[in-house]
This record gives sequence, C-alpha cells and structure tokens, in this order.
Amino acid sequence: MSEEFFKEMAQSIIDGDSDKSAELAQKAIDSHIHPLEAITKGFVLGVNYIGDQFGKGDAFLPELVMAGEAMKAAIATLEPELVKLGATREIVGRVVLATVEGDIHEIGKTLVGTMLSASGFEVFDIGVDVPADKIIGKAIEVNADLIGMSALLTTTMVRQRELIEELDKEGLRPRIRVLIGGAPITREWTEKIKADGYSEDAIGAVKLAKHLLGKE
Ligand code: B1M
Repeated sequence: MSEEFFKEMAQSIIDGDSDKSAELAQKAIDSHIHPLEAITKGFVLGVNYIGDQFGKGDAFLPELVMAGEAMKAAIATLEPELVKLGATREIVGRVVLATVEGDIHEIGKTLVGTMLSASGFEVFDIGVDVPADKIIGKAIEVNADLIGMSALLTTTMVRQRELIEELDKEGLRPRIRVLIGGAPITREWTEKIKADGYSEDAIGAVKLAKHLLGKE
C-alpha cells in the first residue's frame, strides 16, 4: 500500500476527523494491511505530530482532544481485527490494567490491553485515573499475575512508584509482577522504582508480560 495512504491516515488524526479515521481504518482492513502497521506507520504519526505542536504551543487543547477522539475511532475500528489475528485459546495469565490516578490518557493503555487479550491474557482494564488502592484491590480480587500501569504525564508517573511501594508493603510482590509504560517512561525510571519491566509499545508489552510469567 502506498505511503500516500499512511499519510492520509496521519492527516485524518491531525484534522481531528473521526469519521475519516474510522473510514481509513476500515479501508486498511479491507486492503489486508496489518492493523498494527496502520497504527504505527499511519495514525500514530498524526497524534505524535499534534502532540509536538501542542508541546511547542502551536496547537491547543481542542485540537489535542479532537486528535485523541479521531485516534480512538481508528483504533476501535481496528480492534476486532487485532483480536482476530491474535486469537488464541490458552489463558497465558491475568492482568489488571489501568492508567494511573490523575491521568486520563487512555489510547496507548487500551491498545496494550487489546494486544494482551489477543495474545491470550485475560485482561481486566479498569480504565483511567485509577487510584493505587483500586488497582491493587482489583488485582487481589481477580488473583492477577500482573499489574500494568500506564502514565503519560511526568506529573503522574510518580503514581507508579507509589503503587509499587504499596504492593511491597503488603507483601504482594513478587507474586504480582508490575509492568509499566507510557511516553515518559524510561529504563532508568523502571529501575529506580523497581518495576519488573517497561515497554515502549504494545508488542513489547506482550513480549515482556510473557517473559515475566515464563511463558515465552
Ligand atoms: Co495529553 N499530553 N494532555 N492529551 N497528549 C501528552 C502526553 C503530551 C506529551 C503532549 C505535549 O505536550 N507534547 C503532554 C505531556 C507533557 C508531560 O507531562 N511531559 C500532554 C499534556 C500536557 C496534557 C494535558 C495536561 C493538557 C492540558 O490539559 N493542558 C492534559 C492532561 C489530562 C490528564 O490526563 N489529567 C492532556 C489531555 C489529553 C487529551 C484528553 C486531550 C488527549 C487524550 C485522549 C484520550 O486518551 N482519550 C491527549 C493526547 C491525545 C495526547 C498525545 C497527543 C497523544 C497520546 C496518545 O494517545 N498517543 C500526547 C503526545 C504524545 O504522546 N505524542 C499527549 C498514542 C498512543 C498509541 O501512544 O499513549 O504513548 P501512547 O502509548 C504507547 C506507548 O507509550 C506504550 O504503548 C503504547 C502503544 O504503542 N504504552 C505502554 C502506553 N501505556 C503502556 C503500558 C504498558 C506498556 C506500554 O504496560 C502496562
């Protein structure tokens, strides 16, 4: 498929045009483009562009919101296809997934959840802006093997550390492993807060989750 098509995908996000992004996502499926390729070579470039513009003060909150909505529409269209491609029957492990308290960014977290589900994990996605005690409570309730925490803001990444400290205090590690991610998360941060691992993308998150559970 031509570079033009991927550019059109990115542009639909930049324009904040949810109808268009969903239409292009459907066209990608019909053209047998792998949904992850559509996301990484097309749509994500648009959301990153708007993010950069916003960071420089050249785009404003409404544009960020509309780009986010258009991104969600594209991913929602691609999601069933992603699940279908990864369909597997064996349950690899249970994961409680959330974006940390104070943070409402959901797109990357949802994508990670979709990929984990498609790879055989039972995923309990409890949403965004979730306090640590609620995440831990859910992990205990469902007997989770893993907690996955997403944080997109430098001001909210500290919540990841707080949750890990709480898990340690309650003696719940290493039974429950902690996987973290989100744009500002680095290896240094992961080591500093003693998380079990981090990943820069959804595919890496699946690999890491399997590795942590010895299921490669
Ligand atoms: Co916000 N925002 N935003 N935003 N936003 C960023 C993160 C920002 C970098 C933009 C910028 O300034 N350049 C900036 C953060 C700066 C900082 O802290 N250093 C920012 C800001 C400042 C804000 C507000 C404070 C703006 C304001 O109100 N003034 C506000 C905060 C609200 C809050 O949370 N309390 C805000 C709001 C929003 C919207 C609501 C408008 C919207 C989100 C819509 C939604 O999610 N429903 C939004 C958006 C869209 C973005 C950008 C443009 C795109 C994020 C995204 O969806 N990316 C973002 C800039 C950017 O990141 N380029 C930005 C696509 C997604 C597929 O990637 O989420 O990174 P990502 O997920 C990846 C990986 O990170 C990884 O895998 C995913 C798939 O590859 N990953 C994991 C993610 N979670 C993982 C978990 C894992 C493993 C891997 O294991 C568990």
